[in-house]
Amino acid sequence: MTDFNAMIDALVSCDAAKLIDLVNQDLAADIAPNDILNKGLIAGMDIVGEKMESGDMFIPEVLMAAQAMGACVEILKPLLGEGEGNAAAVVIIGTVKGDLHDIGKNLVAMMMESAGLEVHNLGVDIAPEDFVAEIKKKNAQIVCLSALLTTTMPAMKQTVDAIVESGLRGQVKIMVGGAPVTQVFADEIGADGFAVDAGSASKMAKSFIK
Ligand code: B1M
Repeated sequence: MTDFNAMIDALVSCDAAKLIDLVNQDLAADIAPNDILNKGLIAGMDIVGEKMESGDMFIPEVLMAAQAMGACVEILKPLLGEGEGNAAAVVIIGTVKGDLHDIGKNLVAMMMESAGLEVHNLGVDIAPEDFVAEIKKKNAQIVCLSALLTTTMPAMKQTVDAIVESGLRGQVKIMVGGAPVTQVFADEIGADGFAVDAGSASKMAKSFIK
């Protein structure tokens, strides 16, 4: 059983070189990539979040930790996912307006890509009208909205409303996720699904494909 504490410490101390080294060491020791992600990187990021909240870490440090995690996610990328392929659906995914958090959204995009979906990752701070424009442009069947802030959750509803107003609601399944989002909230805003993490988001997207 690996001790993920060293990885968590490296992330919390923003030591990217050490973190990358530990990830590579664990991979060489045949530790499952999903365990490295969940028990090492995501667990570490949760502690970063606690320290941010208590004032023990500041934004520049949190950003450095996020960049270190992003570098490790790139290493894990080819090794994660379900790899089933052949699911013909176009997905657009983005973090809603006002919200700059992208690590979780990128993980969702990555899992969906590795499940064979055609994923267009729009990025962060995406306005409702831009989601609508991209649905039209890409002829998308699934739209995934991410929000990490309670203050940007209303932008999810605004995005759903904009899709309804555009007349495209019948064409797309709308999925929502992100730490503050719940199934109850998803139901309230008229989304088709809520996924708690990247793996379940990918499974749900595939379940929407006929
Ligand atoms: Co921010 N931040 N942040 N932050 N940040 C949180 C979210 C916070 C909880 C920290 C805290 O105080 N404890 C808090 C929000 C509090 C609240 O709203 N109740 C917070 C705050 C307050 C802020 C600022 C307002 C701080 C400030 O400026 N004073 C500011 C806002 C900026 C903005 O967005 N406008 C801010 C800024 C930042 C950074 C830029 C420094 C950085 C983001 C860098 C980046 O993303 N490139 C950052 C970070 C890193 C965090 C924490 C520490 C980590 C987030 C993360 O990446 N987690 C976070 C604390 C925390 O979450 N523990 C925090 C790892 C990631 C894998 O998990 O994103 O949850 P997550 O994704 C999961 C699931 O949620 C789900 O699947 C993912 C993988 O399993 N999922 C989906 C996500 N999206 C989905 C979409 C789907 C389905 C599933 O679609 C269908």
